[in-house]
Amino acid sequence: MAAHKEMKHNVRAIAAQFDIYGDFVEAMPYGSGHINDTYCAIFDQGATRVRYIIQRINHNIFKNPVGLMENVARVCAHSQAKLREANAPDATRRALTLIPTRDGKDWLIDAENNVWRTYIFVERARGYDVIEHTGQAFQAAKAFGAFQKLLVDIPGGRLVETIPNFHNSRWRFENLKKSIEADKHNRAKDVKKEIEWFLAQEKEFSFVVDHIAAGRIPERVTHNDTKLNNVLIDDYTSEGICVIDLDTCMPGSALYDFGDMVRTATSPGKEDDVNLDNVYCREEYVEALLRGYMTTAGDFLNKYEKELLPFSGKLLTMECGSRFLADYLDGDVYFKTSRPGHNVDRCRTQIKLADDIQSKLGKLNKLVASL
Ligand code: ADP
Ligand code: GN1
Ligand code: MG
Repeated sequence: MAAHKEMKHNVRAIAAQFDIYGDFVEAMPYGSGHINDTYCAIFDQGATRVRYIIQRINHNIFKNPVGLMENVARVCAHSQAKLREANAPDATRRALTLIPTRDGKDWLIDAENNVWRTYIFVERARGYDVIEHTGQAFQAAKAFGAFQKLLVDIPGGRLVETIPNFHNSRWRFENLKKSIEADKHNRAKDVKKEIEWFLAQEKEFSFVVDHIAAGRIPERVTHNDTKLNNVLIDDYTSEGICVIDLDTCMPGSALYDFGDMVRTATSPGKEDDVNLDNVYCREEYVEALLRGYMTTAGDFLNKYEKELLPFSGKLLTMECGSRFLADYLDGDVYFKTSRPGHNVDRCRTQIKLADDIQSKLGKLNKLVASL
């Protein structure tokens, strides 16, 4: 992925505090995540170049970065232990591995109170912002299902909720209403149609939350940010090799994870595509997601979860759209943006996609039943 952002930090000085062998060569901004500051750092180890991922956690968004790192350390340790138990080849490509600091901690707090971590770089694999073929959908869903299955027996009690109410879509809806009412930057006038669209969806925003409250849908340890580029696909075997971006791994619903895959792995358009003709849900991609997910998650999902898989795609798309719109109204303070109106463009793709999923729900529900 292109190194398109400027260096805001002295990554060399940060890297020096992690237990990395060899000589620092260079570091550059890396990836297309919307939240953290991610750098790729290159070290020379005996005349071989080795890459590391060094990240600063965005503590404006994650208010408890230490609790977050405790989660991440537990998830990484549990995954690595299970891989080793199974004698899996290539273990450091199949689950993230933290590099400790020179004093043996899993994270570093710098003089400005930024929390940093370093991971082994998973080589010969990449994340995709836009899906290329149905095989990737199958692989991504299989990998996220395996990830959930792996965490069923994570020891140490309930994970910390790194962002409370993260997928409480009822709460997200109320938040959007607050942003509309506050209209801090006098922007509501530019997005009247979009606001109207969301207000008309009010009932559906509560649907899954109500099922959870009634006990029909169980709490599970989920990833909660299963967008396609958060699973690395092996360059040679095309296997979904490593689930990354563990910051929101916490108690949640399987529907949040499946829904976000439908949102990010079925449309040929980009999340911020300005040509909405590119944005729609392809049924064969949903089918690939369902088939992939069922291979790993099929045996633990209950009847309600299975039935609601297609709807979860619409729900997570609406939810994300409502967050982009609220952020636009709040003055673009949450998601990284690179042009004026970026969050509006993102919101519009989500509305288009949610409408398209809605128009195909009947067929998709039949498909689930047939599988
Ligand atoms: P964000 O929360 O900002 O999305 P991510 O943890 O997803 O941050 O990292 C941003 C990007 O960096 C990813 O999309 C991926 O391309 C790359 N990346 C992150 N961790 C690794 C890793 N261990 N190996 C290789 N690439 C990685
Ligand atoms: C953010 O971190 P990243 O880019 O993988 C966001 C997700 C959104 C996504 C939209 C912690 O994900 O919830 O769905 O952007 N992560 C957080 O692209 O808010
Ligand atoms: Mg990410």
